[in-house]
Amino acid sequence: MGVINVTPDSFSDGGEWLEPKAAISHGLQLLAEGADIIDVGGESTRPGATRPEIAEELRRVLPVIRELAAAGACVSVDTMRTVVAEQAIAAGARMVNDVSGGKADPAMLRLIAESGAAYVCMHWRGHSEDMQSKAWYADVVSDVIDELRSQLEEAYRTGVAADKVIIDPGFGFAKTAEHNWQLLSRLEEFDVLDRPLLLGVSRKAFLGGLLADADGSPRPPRQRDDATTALTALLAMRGVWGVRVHSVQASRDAIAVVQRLLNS
Ligand code: PMM
Repeated sequence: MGVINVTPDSFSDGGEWLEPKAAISHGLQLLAEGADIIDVGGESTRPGATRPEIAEELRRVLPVIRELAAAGACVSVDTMRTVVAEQAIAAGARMVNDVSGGKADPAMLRLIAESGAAYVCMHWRGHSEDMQSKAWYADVVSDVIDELRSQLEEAYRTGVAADKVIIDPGFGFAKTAEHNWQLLSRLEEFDVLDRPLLLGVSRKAFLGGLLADADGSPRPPRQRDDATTALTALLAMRGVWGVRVHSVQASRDAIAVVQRLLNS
């Protein structure tokens, strides 16, 4: 899954794809590099971010979704808002990537159930402005699994078909770097939820911390792609369903290496 953030303030690519034309040509480039899905988002979820108006979110994502869907792409919309998801589906999106997993907008699950769109259900504890104050767990892996299980049960109760759902542990969302590493090291425990796994680790702060300078300054986001690619290879070895990345070609190459290795 290739990412396009049509936002002024995303930590990894904020401001780069704010103009629809630039976002569309970037999406076409990600497709050419081998992305299976293009994830288009108009709200930054970086820790501390403030939310855009609904009209502004729509203005950012709709033209990009329309063009990329018309070009034949499988488009996912990264939104927590039902109205945005609804209009995105009307514009051609086939998947809704709701980082709140149905918790931010009470009408979202009904829309997913009725539209039949594919649904990414991510573990989430609250909006970005104060999510890091909620990064407390007895055991991060079992707590995230339990909370995701109740998010899934709510989705199924509302009529969302299980075979349309993909789960995501939500790296960096109410999680410290240590939490993220624990989740990565015990991913197989998510098998109990019996859904495909999508992971969004690309360029995230825990990689910046890992690769910090001798003086402790984190590695800047755009220089975290090699570490992201290393994780893609490891995750592909473990057979995850998908990775959500900014640099598609590098992850594609990593997956090709793993596939070749597994076939020999
Ligand atoms: N991370 C971000 C945004 N959307 N969606 C899913 N499903 N999983 C994620 O981990 C995720 C997401 C934040 O990263 P970005 O600013 O680079 O898009």
